[in-house]
Amino acid sequence: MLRYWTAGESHGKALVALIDGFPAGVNVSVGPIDAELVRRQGGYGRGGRQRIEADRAEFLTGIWHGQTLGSPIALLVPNRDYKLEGMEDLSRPRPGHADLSGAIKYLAPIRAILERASARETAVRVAAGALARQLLEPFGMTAFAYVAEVGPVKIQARRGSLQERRAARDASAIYSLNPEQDEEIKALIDTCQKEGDTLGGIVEIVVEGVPFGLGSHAQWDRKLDGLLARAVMSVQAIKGVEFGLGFEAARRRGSEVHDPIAYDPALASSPTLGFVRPTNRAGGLEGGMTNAQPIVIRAAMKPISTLARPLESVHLQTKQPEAAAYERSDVCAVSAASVILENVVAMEIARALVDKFGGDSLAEMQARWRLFHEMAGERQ
Ligand code: EPS
Repeated sequence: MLRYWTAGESHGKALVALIDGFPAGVNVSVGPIDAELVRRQGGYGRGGRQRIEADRAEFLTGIWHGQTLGSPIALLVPNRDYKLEGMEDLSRPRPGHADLSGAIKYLAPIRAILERASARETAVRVAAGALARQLLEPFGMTAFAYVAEVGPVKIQARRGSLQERRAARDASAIYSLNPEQDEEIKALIDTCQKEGDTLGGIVEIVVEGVPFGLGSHAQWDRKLDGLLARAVMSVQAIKGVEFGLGFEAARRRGSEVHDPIAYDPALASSPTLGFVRPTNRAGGLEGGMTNAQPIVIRAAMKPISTLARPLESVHLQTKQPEAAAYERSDVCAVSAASVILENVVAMEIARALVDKFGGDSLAEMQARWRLFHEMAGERQ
């Protein structure tokens, strides 16, 4: 079983990920992890913190001569802005943050809560996910996310090969599929910043090269859509998730929702085993299992909760009304969320891949992958 946890505070010494159950014999390197960390720090609308940090990952354990050992992998991302010991507490909880519920639940200062609740933690989740992608790669599986909407604006999504979509996204300051709309979105973010406000948006995540049978219909806690929803919803500021048509499916008739099944022998040796679907409105998941079509997930991110023009709050000691505290923050972090979600989803797919094809090493997993596709292709 592939599992992982993170540790670390926003202004503590470092963030750490501990990844357990990662198969042995996978060629891994820190370069692609750092590339994702750099991307996560970018995107238009970020705050001053990103000018301080220069996130890089370091393997502390679990790797030998560039290959995984099968033992636990510890990943470290140091914080440049380490200053926790000298930081003051907050007296007025910020609406939308963990401040109020956390301080009451843990009978603790707000600082003790916000430091861990902070989205800074996603840096090391991205690092873990970028490592998981190095396991997906030998199986030809890719995860790709882009910003589909910012606030009220829908961004036109260019179609094309994964390479073309990646090139468009990487040319966009918003990480959308239409760099030509960047100026419009930047202006929207600038106006919002001037007004002391923040913006959310919608991210689409697509996983391609997926085989049949990741996840299972057999038990509720093995259904892959449930597991993916949990992973996506666990990312800071995510308030909604949908697969394929998602909420739109509820408004249509069955004949306009489900994806017909056809067979094309020319594709029999691909992961689809030749089962072709003219549409993918299910978003690659039926019965809690992958159906060899791309997995398509959309996530809704709320606007950042720290507002330069704060909402009403209450002073925790005096209980008197007072504006919420303000700490340096981002105006729009939807671009960063797209990087986080791409990598968090990749980790969840890697977990499902290890569940299905098991094995202690990459070689064993690949042998099982081949055997499964052989047996499934022969089944009558
Ligand atoms: C965050 C508050 C800000 C963001 C932070 C998330 O941090 P600071 O208080 O240091 O300015 O910059 O995001 C990151 C540090 C990051 O690396 O993404 C929050 O309260 O969630």
